[in-house]
Amino acid sequence: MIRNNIIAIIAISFITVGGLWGIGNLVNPPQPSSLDRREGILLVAKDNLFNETNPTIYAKIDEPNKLTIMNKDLVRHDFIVEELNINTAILSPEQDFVTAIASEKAGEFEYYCSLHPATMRGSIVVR
Ligand SMILES: [Cu+2]
Repeated sequence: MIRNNIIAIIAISFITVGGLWGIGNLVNPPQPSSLDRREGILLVAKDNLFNETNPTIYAKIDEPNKLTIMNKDLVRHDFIVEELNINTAILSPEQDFVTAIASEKAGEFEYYCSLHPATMRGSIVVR
């Protein structure tokens, strides 16, 4: 009688531990190992220029290309690409804005700052 009770207690213990292990896996599923952490394209507005030289930006066709606009200047800027429907709105100093270049057509598209269109303009090439 006592022996049967001990066997029952051991069996219940195994079931309990196994159950908790299973629940633990459900609550904390293994993390996916290959999170996409691509940095994308960074444009810093400073001294009324983008990245000092208003560089030509290259983006891939048919996929979102992450684009971050950062205002590290003492004045306000924005970033507009009319043909790609990108408009950050006005960014105050130290503000930034994350968007994407996404185009189904290849080509060259003009970007500019609407507050300083004479000095802050360049090209985005989608290919
Ligand atoms: Cu500007």
